[in-house]
Amino acid sequence: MAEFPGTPDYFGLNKPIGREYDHTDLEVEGKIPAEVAGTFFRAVPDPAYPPFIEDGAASLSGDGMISAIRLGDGKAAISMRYVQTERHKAEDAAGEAIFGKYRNPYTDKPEAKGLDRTVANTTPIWHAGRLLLAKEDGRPYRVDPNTLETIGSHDFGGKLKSETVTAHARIDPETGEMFMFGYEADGLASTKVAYFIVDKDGELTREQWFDAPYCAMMHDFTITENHALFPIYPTTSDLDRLKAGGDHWGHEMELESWVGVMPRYGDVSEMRWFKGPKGVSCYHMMNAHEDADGRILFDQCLSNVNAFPFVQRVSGLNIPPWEMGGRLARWTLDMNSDSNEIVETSIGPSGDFPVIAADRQGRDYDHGWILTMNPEMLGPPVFGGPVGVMFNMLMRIDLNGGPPQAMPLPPAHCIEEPVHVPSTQNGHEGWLVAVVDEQTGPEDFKHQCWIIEAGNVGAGPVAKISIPERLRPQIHGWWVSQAKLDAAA
Ligand code: V55
Ligand code: FE
Repeated sequence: MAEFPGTPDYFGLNKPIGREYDHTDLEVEGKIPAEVAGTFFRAVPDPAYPPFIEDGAASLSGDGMISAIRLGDGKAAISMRYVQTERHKAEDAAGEAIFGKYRNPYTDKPEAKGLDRTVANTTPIWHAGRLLLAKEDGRPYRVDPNTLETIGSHDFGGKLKSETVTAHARIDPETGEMFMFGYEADGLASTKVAYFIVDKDGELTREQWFDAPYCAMMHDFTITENHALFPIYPTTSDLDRLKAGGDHWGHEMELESWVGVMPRYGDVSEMRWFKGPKGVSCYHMMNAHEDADGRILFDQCLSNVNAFPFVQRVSGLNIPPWEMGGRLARWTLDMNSDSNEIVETSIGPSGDFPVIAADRQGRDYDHGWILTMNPEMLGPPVFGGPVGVMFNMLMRIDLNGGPPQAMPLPPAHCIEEPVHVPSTQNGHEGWLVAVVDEQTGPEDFKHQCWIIEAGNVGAGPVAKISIPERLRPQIHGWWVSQAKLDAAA
């Protein structure tokens, strides 16, 4: 096997692993709660072949692997497989990388021409009994939830027109519909955005296209009971830069942010654009809902600049994570006023990977969870992931002004995005399940899966499951209950 470069994208926690495996009867410290029965699916980028071209954004281009941590009857098991994308199969056949830089086909080797470039590495999405592995630069791949075998690229039975699909779907808790979008829907650096709805049975029922104010990295979006919200932050693309072999994304500090709002079952011609601050960036929104006065409250993990060092560099910026500034921000959009102004309040600390209970999606809610950095941490953070630094504290945020709860991790530990497992007990907030990494040497790590009581994160984990393999950092995860897996089988 050829050597990977010794750069941060391939070193330490980010070292490529590339092993497919199954392990059962994992060692459990503590007790797995009986109602935590199901599978924690995780999307993990893991490049199979060393790059042939220098690429700052390489951390986003790793081949998607699907990891399944299966829990039930007090036992735990783990499996790992590559998603057999057209790209991964073509590189396996070539025995080397043939795709060049992140989202730039002009840098590919000739053999890659015309092949699907997506790596399906960002989010496992469960809907209508199907498991989809999504990445925003292409269409998702469908994977068998039991065997983890890849079924193929998923275009909703030939109905989808968009060439791209977000990795962030929003599923309405009452109708079971999945709301989705795709940006750069008809090609590189395009302003075309597709907005589409998939009904509870997995049928694509409606797809409409609109133009964004500029071509931006639209990573996530939100719904409320009555509206769809499309936030735009000034991380922008440029076709000439791509043709010259450059990077897909830069960040423009002088450009305004926008939120497009339309009735979620309405026509894209009804889109109303609210103007936000210049230069800001956000990858993930926690939730959005309407208040009694018809205002939309839109809650997001906002930062003062794009957090990816490789995106900043393209635009001559170099602001380290600890100087970036950010907050859990609530933007209020007044639908009753003619003004397109946004009012911002801060409702929590800077962080990312917001999690809410699935039954509060688009609805009024009183708490959520985020990952953040412990301000009192002893020792340096763990380096890894696409931003370069991993989070080391889990917080429960009370949105009614109550005190936050925190689970700070010991030194040399970090935590990846948790999934929420609802409880059947009345008044119980359920459980959070997350992978925790511990650095034990310059290139040595131990990995565990922790189960935490969601309403009492300060108490720490109730169970710690040891993973007998090296893990590369995941991007997003999804919890699927055993009942749903059984019903789909
Ligand atoms: C993100 C991740 C991606 C990507 C674009 O976390 C944005 C943000 C893992 O791939 O392609
Ligand atoms: Fe994301």
